[in-house]
Parts: sequence; C-alpha cells; structure tokens
Amino acid sequence: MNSSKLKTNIHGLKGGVAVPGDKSISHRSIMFGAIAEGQTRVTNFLLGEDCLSTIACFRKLGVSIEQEGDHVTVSGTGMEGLKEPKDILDVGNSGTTIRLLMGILAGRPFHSVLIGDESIGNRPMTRVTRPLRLFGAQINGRKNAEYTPLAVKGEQLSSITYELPVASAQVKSSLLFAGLQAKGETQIIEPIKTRDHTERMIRQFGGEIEIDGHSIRIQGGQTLKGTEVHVPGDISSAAFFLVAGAIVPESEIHLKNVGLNPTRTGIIDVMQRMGADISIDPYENESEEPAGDITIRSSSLKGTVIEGDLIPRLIDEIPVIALLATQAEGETIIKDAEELKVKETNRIDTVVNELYKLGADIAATEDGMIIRGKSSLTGGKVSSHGDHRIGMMLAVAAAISSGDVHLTHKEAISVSYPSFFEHFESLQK
Ligand code: SPQ
Repeated sequence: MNSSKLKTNIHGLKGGVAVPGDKSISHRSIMFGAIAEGQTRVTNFLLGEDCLSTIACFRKLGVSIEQEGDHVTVSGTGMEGLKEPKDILDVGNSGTTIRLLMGILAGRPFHSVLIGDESIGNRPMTRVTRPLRLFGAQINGRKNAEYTPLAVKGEQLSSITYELPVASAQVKSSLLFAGLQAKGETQIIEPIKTRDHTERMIRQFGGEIEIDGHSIRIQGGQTLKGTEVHVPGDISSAAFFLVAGAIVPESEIHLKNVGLNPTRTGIIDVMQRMGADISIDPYENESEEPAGDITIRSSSLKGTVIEGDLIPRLIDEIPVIALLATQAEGETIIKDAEELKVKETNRIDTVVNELYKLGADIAATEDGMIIRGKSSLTGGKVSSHGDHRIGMMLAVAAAISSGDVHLTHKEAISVSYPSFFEHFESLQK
C-alpha cells in the first residue's frame, strides 16, 4: 500500500490561511439554487470531491450548473423543473449529498437510483428513509432501505410531524426539503439543536420557516427565488489549524474569513475552556452566515469534559480535538458522541486506534473516548482509513511527533480540503 512520509518535529507555524468554503453551505447552495427559480451565484464554493458530487448529481437531474474556479452559477429549474435522471446518481463519499438529495427526490414524480462509495454503503439511511416514507415517498434498498443502493420513486407528499430520534442536521434538512413539497405544514422537532444552514438558506432564498426552540415548521408549496450565496470558510477545515497553532510550539496562525455560525463554533468554546490563546474578530456584515478572522497562538492546555448539547456543535471536530487533548494536562472525557460511529469511518475506533499507534494515552468508551495528557507522540505507521478528517488530524499529529510518521490513504483529504497540505506547508516557512 502507498504511504506518505509526513513532516514531523515542526516548530513555529507562522502566517495566514484562508481555508476553503464551508462544505455544508456549499452543498446546500447547489441544492437550493437548483430548486429555486432563476439564477443563483455562489462565491467561494468548496471544490472538494463531496461538493463536486452534489454538482454532478444535479446536472443529471437536468440543472445547468457552470463552474469557474470557486464561482458557481446555478440556473434554477424550480422544484417542478427537475428531470428524471437517465443514469444512476453517484454521491461518492458524501453523506450530506445522499441524505439531503433524498428529501428532494421524495416529492418528485419520477424514479431515481442512488449509490455511493464503500463508506456510503455502510452508513445508515433508515434515519431518512423511514420519515420520508411517512411523507408518502416510495423508497427501496438493501435491508429495508437502510443501505445503498437506494431507489426513490417520488410521490405527492403529505405533511408530517416528526420528532428526530437522533440529533442530525442531515435528517432535519432532508425532511425540510420534503416538507417544502408536502401538502400542509410539516413540523420537525430536534432533540438537540444542530447546524442550521438549511433553515438560514430557506430564508435567504425567499422562503418562510418558523423556528421556536427545537421546533421547526414549514409550509409546503413555497416557491424559492435564486440569489447570491457567499460561502464563508469552513470552520471544520480551520479546526486543523486551530489545533496545530495551539500545540505546535511557538506558533501564531491567522485564519481569515472563517464561518462563525454559533451552531458550528463548539470547538472555539472548548479550546478556550482548555486554555487556548484564541482571539476572534467577527465581521460586521448583513450576511445570513456570520464569519470573521481568528488568531491562534500556542499555549499550555488543560483537560476538560465534552458532552451533551455541545456535541452537535463540534461533531466533525472531535478527531482533531482528541489530538489536542493528548497535549493537555490531565484527563479529557468525550461522551454522548455515539454518532461518531456512523461517519465516514467509525470515528471513535479510527481516532483511538491511530492516535494510540503514535503514542497517545487514549481509550475508547461506548459513546466517546478518554484521553490522558500530556503525552509525547513518538511516530508510527497510520492510516486515514479513507476518512478525510482522520487524514488531516494525523498530519497535524505528525507535526508534533518526534519519530517518523507514515500515512496511507492520504488522498481521502480531497473530499473536503484538496489544498490542505499546500496551506499547511505555507505556515512552515
Ligand atoms: O457529508 P458527510 O459525509 O456526512 O460529512 C461529515 C464530515 O465529517 O464532513 C460527517 F461525516 O459532516 C456532516 C456532519 O457530521 C455534514 C452535515 C451537514 O452538512 O448537514 C451534518 C453532520 O452530519 P449529521 O449526520 O450529524 O447530520
């Protein structure tokens, strides 16, 4: 197997990085652009493989999408204008694409088949296929539509009231897309608040949505209008440099235009609680999605407990927070995070196993992990297991390792951050 030797023993990361556009917002900009009437212009679109899969799927649904660098123009067809795809819709590695797309297809009067890569084939889909069937959609697939390949035959949908059994922005968003097409008012109740990009975008595209605590109501039959979407930098990508800046000695990193939506900033709260030296300079603009600049400097850190309502606000950052915790004095406990088991990999197992190989004192629990610091990472042979976030976390771990670190499946990083190594190296000069 091909493995890459990563840079180790790094000191003094210095400089600035503008991380690429937010993945969640980029996906949604294409989806809303497609189902809206008129043109949508997107700037700072993420050119990661996942978002390119979303573009490819909507082209197959008859939507004209032009892309020039990170500028994308979507010629919206309106919900009614989507066409039956003549080919299979391949979502690649993207859970967001398949789950949200199913909510749109559930109400379209045609037949479509969805597949993805090996990782997608192991990720649970009943969380969306069950409620979409309650709306009236016909969905078939392996193990009673738990796994891909999935076949969707859209129907005229009837609204539902649905309490989400798991805190998931993907499930919520999928049901909001179905609710937009259903007769009457749909109500969705979240157990814990999750990222709210879909709700914000419905308003941005001229739609109406009522949010009252954990309850969301949407009327079916609304027409959305194309608009301009400026995608802020992805805080989930910035997270790797936030942690690198905190743990690589003598570092100072400036991160520009990072999305600061409060449903995503759990990592900042946790890092501040652990003693990180972070300063935030929020932009004063009217945009739907808040953003700003962040500066991080290395500092000493202490362990903490991460649990409950905080988990959905930092779910994708847990792999790199686990690395951060290896460099904090004392114990860090991460709990209530069972959802990590159904990501691109089982992220409890992959984080624990790979960091353990590098010398960390880390153990898995039923719903998270326990990390004891501060430990010296000594190096070893590790793998991303095809998971972009594990790959980038290991590259940052290598930076503080004393011995050689060899990484296999480094290519997975292109899913969300194709220029990651270029940006990381620019801070090492
Ligand atoms: O799209 P995908 O593959 O599910 O990507 C991940 C990631 O790490 O990039 C999760 F593995 O992000 C999800 C996130 O975990 C993106 C997302 C969204 O855009 O709505 C929501 C979260 O997933 P979930 O299952 O909690 O709704």
